Amino acid sequence: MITISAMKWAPPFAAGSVRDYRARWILNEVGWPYRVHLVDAPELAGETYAEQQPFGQVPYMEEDGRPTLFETGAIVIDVATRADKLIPADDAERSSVLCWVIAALNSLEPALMNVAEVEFFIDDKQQREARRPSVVAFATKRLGQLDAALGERTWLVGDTFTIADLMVASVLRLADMQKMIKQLPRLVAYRERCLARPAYRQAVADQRATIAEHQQSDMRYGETEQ
Ligand SMILES: N[C@@H](CCC(=O)N[C@@H](CS)C(=O)NCC(=O)O)C(=O)O
Repeated sequence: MITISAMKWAPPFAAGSVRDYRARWILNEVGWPYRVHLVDAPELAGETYAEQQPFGQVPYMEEDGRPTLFETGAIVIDVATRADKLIPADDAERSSVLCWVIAALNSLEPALMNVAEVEFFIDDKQQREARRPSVVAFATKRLGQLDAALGERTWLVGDTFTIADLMVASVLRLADMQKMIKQLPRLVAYRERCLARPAYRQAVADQRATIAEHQQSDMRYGETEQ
């Protein structure tokens, strides 16, 4: 049985967006059942957890007889490949899909995370205002490039939904949060198409349900590992 790690609790703005939803999404897509191991802050910061996820983050994916996997990109590629779903059989298309999974995480997500950092995590107004124009300009450029690459196609590679779309759409959730793609209607429609998938909706609903069962105190922030 597969186990993924997930946060016991997250603040309301993050409920449904903690990255374990990506692992849940691909597992739902391929129809593999999984258990969830809920972690609090001391466990995340502890040495035992680091043996599974060296950066003290969620999710990891654990399975009997296999190495524990971390990094959502790796988890998504691994599950799709082994299930032989959402990844094309055609060699050339498969390579293109891998390009887009990496591009989502390496070329798009950092640009959009920089905007999220300015909007949500920099408290000082002056610092925020000083940093905003350059990070917004760079993220806008990247989104325009993605829009141009997608063009009029329904999916990024081939004629079906693949993990390229799963990962790019998951990153576009950050752009949506910033209302940055509203000027790019093709990209808005593409994101909607991807996020309409039942496997995605179930993943987010399941994460929200778990978080709703817990409270901030369950995370035991500020406590050290015993
Ligand atoms: N690159 C990692 C990022 C995972 C990540 O950022 N996880 C966040 C939750 S969305 C986390 O665990 N944050 C806690 C921390 O960094 O201390 C992946 O894609 O798996």
